[in-house]
Amino acid sequence: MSKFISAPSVMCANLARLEEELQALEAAGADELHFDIMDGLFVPNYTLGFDFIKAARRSCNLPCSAHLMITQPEKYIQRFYEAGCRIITIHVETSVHAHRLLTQIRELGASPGIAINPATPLTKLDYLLPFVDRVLVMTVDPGYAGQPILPTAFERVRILHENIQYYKYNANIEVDGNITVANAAKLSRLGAEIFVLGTASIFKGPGTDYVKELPAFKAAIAVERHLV
Ligand code: S6P
Ligand code: MG
Repeated sequence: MSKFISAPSVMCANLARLEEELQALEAAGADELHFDIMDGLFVPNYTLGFDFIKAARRSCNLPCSAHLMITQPEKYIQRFYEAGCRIITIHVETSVHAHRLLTQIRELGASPGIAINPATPLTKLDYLLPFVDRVLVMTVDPGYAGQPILPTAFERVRILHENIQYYKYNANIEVDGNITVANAAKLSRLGAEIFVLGTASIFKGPGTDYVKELPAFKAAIAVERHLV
């Protein structure tokens, strides 16, 4: 199987037991933590912020990745870096001067990513791909957990992967939204390598045993890949 980087979405965890939850995810073999940052403007929801990320970092040693679903991300990059995020992903739809911002993220010492909504043409990424370490392909409209995947996601990942391969860029493809076993298997075959895990995969409500769920999820994808 090609690379599988698991990125549990912290907003889907039991936040009343943050420390225990994060330690369990680390013990389960999670690769990085995915923090959804929403401002109620770019998306119709509010979620986590700087202090929350700092608290999470005191609880475990997993790398922290910020998915910024906010307007004017340029105002907050430095603060997400200071909060401990070493992977910072901005949306192409919110970034007027995306090259400048991606370069600033790298100069700070973090890994830059660009995210794209399901309705945005992939061509918007053409001149940005050489500047990023990852492209986060939203497979649902951002804002909420628990939504069904938009079927166009598969074609988008395939085209993007072919483009990255053709030009030999170093960007990994990350997928976010309704990453079930079947969807992960298909997306992995099409070129995705980083998988945001939410309610469709390992977060099954209070008491979930991630040490069991995460390896079982990965194993199920490996099996499914032979079938899809
Ligand atoms: C959604 C956000 C995501 C969700 C994740 C939830 O706007 O960017 O990271 O937390 O997609 O996953 P699921 O499995 O509930 O769809
Ligand atoms: Mg996200």
